[in-house]
Amino acid sequence: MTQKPQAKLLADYQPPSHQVEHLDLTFHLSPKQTRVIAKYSLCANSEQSYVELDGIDLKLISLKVNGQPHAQYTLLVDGIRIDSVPASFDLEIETEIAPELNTSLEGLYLSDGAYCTQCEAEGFRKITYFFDRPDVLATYRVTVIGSKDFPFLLSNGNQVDSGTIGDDKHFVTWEDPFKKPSYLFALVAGDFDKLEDKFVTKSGKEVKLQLFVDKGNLSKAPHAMTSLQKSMKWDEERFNLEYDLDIYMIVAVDFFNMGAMENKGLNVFNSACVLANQETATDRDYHVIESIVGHEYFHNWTGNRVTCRDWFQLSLKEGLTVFRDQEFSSDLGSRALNRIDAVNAMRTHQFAEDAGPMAHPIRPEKVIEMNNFYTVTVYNKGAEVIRMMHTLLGEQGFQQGMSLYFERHDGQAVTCDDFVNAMADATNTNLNQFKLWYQQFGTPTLNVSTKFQPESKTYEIELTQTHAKNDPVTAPLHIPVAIELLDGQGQAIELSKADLKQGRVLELTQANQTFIFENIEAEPIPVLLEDFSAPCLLKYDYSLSQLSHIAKYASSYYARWEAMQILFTHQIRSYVESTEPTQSMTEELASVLVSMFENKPADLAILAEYISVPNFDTLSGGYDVVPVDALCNAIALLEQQVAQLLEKHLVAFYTSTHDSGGLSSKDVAIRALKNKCLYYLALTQFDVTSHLIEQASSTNMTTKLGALKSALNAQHTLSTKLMEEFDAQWSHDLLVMDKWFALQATNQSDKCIDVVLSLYSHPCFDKSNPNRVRSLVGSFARSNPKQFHRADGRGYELLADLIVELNELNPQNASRIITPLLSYKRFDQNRQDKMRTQLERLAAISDLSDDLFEKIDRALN
Ligand code: B3K
Ligand code: ZN
Repeated sequence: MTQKPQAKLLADYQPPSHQVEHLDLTFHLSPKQTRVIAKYSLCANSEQSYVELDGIDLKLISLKVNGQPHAQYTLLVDGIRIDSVPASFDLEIETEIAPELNTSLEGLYLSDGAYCTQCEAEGFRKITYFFDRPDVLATYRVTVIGSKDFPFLLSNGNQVDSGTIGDDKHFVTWEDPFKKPSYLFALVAGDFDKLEDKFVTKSGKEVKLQLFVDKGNLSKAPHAMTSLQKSMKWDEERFNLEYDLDIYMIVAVDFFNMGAMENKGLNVFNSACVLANQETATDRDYHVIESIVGHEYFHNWTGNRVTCRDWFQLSLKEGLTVFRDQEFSSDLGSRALNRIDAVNAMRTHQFAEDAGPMAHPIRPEKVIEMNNFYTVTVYNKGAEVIRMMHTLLGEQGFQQGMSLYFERHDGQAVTCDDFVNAMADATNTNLNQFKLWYQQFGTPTLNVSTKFQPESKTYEIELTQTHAKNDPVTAPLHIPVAIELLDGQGQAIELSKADLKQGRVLELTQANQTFIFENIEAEPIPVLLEDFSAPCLLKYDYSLSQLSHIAKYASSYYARWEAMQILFTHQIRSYVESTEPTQSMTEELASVLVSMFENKPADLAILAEYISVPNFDTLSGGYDVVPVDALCNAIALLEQQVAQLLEKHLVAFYTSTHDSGGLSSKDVAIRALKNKCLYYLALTQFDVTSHLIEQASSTNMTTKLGALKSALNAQHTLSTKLMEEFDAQWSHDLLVMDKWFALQATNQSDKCIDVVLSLYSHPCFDKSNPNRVRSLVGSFARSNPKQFHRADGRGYELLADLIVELNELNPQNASRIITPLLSYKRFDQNRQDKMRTQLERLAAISDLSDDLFEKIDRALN
């Protein structure tokens, strides 16, 4: 490293030097020499005779101030300084860029022949010189001029003009009447198939909906279109929010760093988050597509109409919009399954981030590369913080807060505090202490002890909160702790305490507080932190019989699942710690597992969740030094035992239940449970061969993949053949092959690492495509702990080798996949040394990107 990149601080925020009301852009598209002409008027906010604009990798062609060529400027590393300018002036600046050479997939680039843009967070500066910051809001008029080989020339807003230029060129002009920051700008040019439909808003406005996909993919577009219509309807019904433009476009592209992007009126999507039919997409894919389409649509109000003052406030739009997409999925589908999903994401990824070197508050205070902060903390923990406000204020109070937020801030760029203030003011609630959630990081612990006093018939719950060791905040947090008390028959006891919020929530505001319940006849069984009412680690000394009671009787499916998770975790812990050669499952766990099958919940997908052993990442959070081998062995042993214990039930369900192949939630649930059965049965004496063959030849992707996953996990002799057949059948469809790459990469066999390396030369693999990299190498590092953490260090080396290449090609993608290497301090000395060696090797790269520098530096120092 020559010079250490400098971090920007939230505390240093300064308002912009100038205002820009309107921006006029003209693009002359060409792969190597795209000309961009930007015209805008600047108005200084204070006395200032110069202006500094952001710009990176731009070739300056000409610069005019008030129509006259202007020579008083200096090119900077990341921008331009223009001197000797009046307080208000018109600027015209022409630059040249080379989309074809842009492999970072940020700014304007070519994705498989189509031009597209990605500007969030700071990609607009790779397009032209401007104030590339979210608090400069302007209306845009954009003219795109390109070859007729690109029939669609798209940008934000409404089309206002179009025409031909000579024989082979044409142009389209777009106007976006809503003021927006530069990160919401978008341009797309290409040849696509188009699916068109409409939506009539509740006030009767007809909105044209257009979905652009690669030629030949039209049959995979309807699900995304339906998802969009459902999102529009839901946002009207639940949040009273209507769409504002006359047109809403979604374009699916193959080369994209993230899932999707909410550009005003013109969303750009990773094709993996749009395309689906039953032969190519799993039930999970269907669900994810619906939720991402919803997420981007919901940004139109939470993100676009009201945006962030600065990037430290990212959770203002992301936490809130994730909360909204979670509610959308829950209202349309199963609330319990969605909650399980969200909590799993928190425990699997966010708790780990919070315990590692990249830990940060949901409103970070120090950033080198903003792209590094599109994290599970900002998104998912951010959503949990919004959810806590919802829990404290109730749906009605929360909606009053939302209304006030829009009333006050529509058209503005604001802060997280502005949001919380609107919630507080609308409901007359003091949320000052609550705001600490925006500053703290590390996972807080909630210690609970309980006492039943038969003489006074009282039940005491004592709550103690402690901050994580790395947390800079030491004052107590405002924590909503939802509870349920069950009696010995499994009935919920009516809670009559007056100070319970929303009927079931204890408000913990001090370091330690005791809550006393009266008129309790017999010692109840407490369900604590119900529905994961706060993003905390719960410490309570549950007995096994209490847990099995909760698993059988708690009112919510979520609480039952949670009790199962704790039972499984106890079991795993005892296996990891035990020195006994033969170990068996506790009576309590065994009997509750059987009873779940004997009294199946109405929703069979929930049953599949109940009987799932927690994953490695979730479990590893419970150890200071992660016992990699012992943990992998314990998980395998427990799965084996669950399979044997339930064999008769699994066979009965598997062989007697027919999957009609439909898409209803019932069909989806049947497939989920059948797949779970097959997964377990493959580990028992039961002969699954014919079932594997039958499922693998299914035309339903969920069913088919279920067979492959089960075969691979059990190292079944059929697995190689099934994998080869899949490859032969699907090598024409790269999105489907991503599933195959991921299966190869998560195979626990010792050969896995060589297989992954050999797949770099598979005809479908391409290091410049983020989806391929994530499927193969991302899955290996993230979801194959046994092979990634090989004691010989080859797993670490494989990841580092690829990162060296990606550092130049696509720094954002490199920085995303390095995550599993960062938390080296959590492993034994041998592994620590080997991981550290790779990090040091990466740190020594001469042109290390800021993205990687920030993470490696934090990990090593
Ligand atoms: N806002 C975008 C993410 C942009 C990522 C920049 N590296 C997608 C979303 O959260 O909706
Ligand atoms: Zn978002």
